[in-house]
Amino acid sequence: MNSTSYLLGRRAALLLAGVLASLSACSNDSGTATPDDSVDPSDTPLQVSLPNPPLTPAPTPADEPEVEPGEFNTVTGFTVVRDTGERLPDEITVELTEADFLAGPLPPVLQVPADVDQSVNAIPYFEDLEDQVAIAGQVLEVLYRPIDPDGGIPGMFPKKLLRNAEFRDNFNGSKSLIWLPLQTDVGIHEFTVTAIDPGNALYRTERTIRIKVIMPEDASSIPNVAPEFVEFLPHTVRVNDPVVLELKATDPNGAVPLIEVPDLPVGATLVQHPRYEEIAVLRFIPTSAGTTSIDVLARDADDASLSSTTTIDITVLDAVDFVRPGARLRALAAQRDLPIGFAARREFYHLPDGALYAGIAAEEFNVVTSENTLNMDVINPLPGRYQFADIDNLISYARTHDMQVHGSALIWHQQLPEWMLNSNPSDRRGHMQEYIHRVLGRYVDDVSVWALVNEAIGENGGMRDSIWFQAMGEDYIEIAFRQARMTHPGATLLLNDFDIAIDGPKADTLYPLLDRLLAKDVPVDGVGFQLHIWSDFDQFDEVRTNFQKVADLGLEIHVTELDVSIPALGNSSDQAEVYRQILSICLEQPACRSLKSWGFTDRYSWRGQYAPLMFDDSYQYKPAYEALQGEL
Ligand code: 9MR
Repeated sequence: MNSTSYLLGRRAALLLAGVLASLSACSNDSGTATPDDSVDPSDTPLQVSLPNPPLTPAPTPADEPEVEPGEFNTVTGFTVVRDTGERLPDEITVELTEADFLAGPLPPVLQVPADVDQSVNAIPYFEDLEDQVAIAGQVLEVLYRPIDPDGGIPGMFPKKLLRNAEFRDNFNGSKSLIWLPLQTDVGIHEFTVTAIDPGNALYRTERTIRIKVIMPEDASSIPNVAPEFVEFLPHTVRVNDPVVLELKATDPNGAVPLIEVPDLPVGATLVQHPRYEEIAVLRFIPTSAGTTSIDVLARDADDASLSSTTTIDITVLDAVDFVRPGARLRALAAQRDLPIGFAARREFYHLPDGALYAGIAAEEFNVVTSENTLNMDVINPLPGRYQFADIDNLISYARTHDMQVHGSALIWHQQLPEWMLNSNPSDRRGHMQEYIHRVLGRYVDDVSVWALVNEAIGENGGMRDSIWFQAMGEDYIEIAFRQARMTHPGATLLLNDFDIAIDGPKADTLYPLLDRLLAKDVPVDGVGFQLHIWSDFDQFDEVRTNFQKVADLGLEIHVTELDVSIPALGNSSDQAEVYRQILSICLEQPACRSLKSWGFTDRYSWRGQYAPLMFDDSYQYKPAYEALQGEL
């Protein structure tokens, strides 16, 4: 990455001595290792050095993203890059194998509530259910008739339907799975149905069958069906902003549909997506306000007469419709010396309304963090395979708009790639260190604050039983921080968690943990408080006190993931008041060094149904926005 210094600032000066001291100790992937598995008494700092030789290949120039042509994104002002190399499936899961199928049927799973006396009430079960072999192009029918030995008719429900399958009610106590598998279904599938006791809905038997789909001898016997579109949502955009629509259709027969837009908007381009052959990208710039409906057609590659159509509705508003009164949040916050930010959605520049998203956010915030980009399943989906494009783009965006970048959720128990979940626990320390070293190391000049260890504390207090904890015990936290400090001496390193701003088992676990870490001089610089809360939140005194406790330890406070969901009977003025109070607590606390919301528009919030942010689905400001302005 480019070497810019604007992000380092305050800590850089403080830590210059530390930088110099640790430079010699800072090994790299090819550096020499010192033995690190000697037994440490619990109060002695752990010696941390990278595995040598490396456990997995480090990034090479072949992992570098390439420039993405402008037809694919909505961005202006910087060059977007994209990952190269063979495209990976959306979800990398372990596929069932022939050996799994041959191993025979899975045993039923019984759910017996504590209050059930099995000698009086027997559990419902399925009779005559077997694993199946189905042939692509031929209808499979499997009868489900659960039996209750005590009489009565058990209910039942399927866990997840197979693509285009039906679980049909026969209205005689039985149901039938009816499925026409096609070419793309060839392989081994599981189908689970749960039978429910007529007298006790929690008393259940769950049966999973496996279905192996094979090709028929004559492939031409398989019916050819029309391609299917992936659902399109209506969008609101701003006049004169570029709009990109990723038009995706799939063909269950496995062919690649041809996507057409019969009435192309003026000046539009329609090009094949470079990595996803079933996606075509439509880009155009609406030049007047109004509502546009774009018809899209997907034609079957083998039979041009077979096609599906769909319509995408776009509302174009004038720029004036997005104007906010008063001064921008970042300008107001700068006067109070508080960096204010938001978490950017992954690949926001590929959203239809990405230009509006990027534009409003850059006007309002001077910090950007990554909502899902730095998670290990994105960055390092396979050993030796790296996808840096999205975080590189986020950094370019930030640089263009003079924003800081904060890194989010580096070492976490979620969003882990399969290979890491399945890794040998004795290698996990090395994998973790390599990951930290490679990611922090790449962004030393670009990312100033890291939520390094995320959600280390369990829901009910105590340490969370993550794959990291299982492999290293609590030491993983120390190792992660020491590695991060060695790789990026100038970074502000945070322990990040939810439900620690309020009193309760998580806060009770946090302070002793911080004491243990600080007693060993573990380089923790601060605590990240997520703050995913609700509009009826009223524990502000607890937040104030917990912030003070962290400040008393000499640590920084960062509000890292603020959002305020509105429950069924809540309203947006209560929400505004919660935003205002949290901001006020941060402003009055000298150790509170940044405040970031988890997104900024309800449209792209992970809790969108609870409208938790300060802009609505159509980018209109809400009372929460005015409350933040007022408080600043
Ligand atoms: O906002 C994130 C959402 O898009 C993901 O689906 C989800 C699960 O991986 O993670 C969300 O973000 C989490 C964050 O990384 C850590 N704190 C809690 C957030 C919500 O789970």
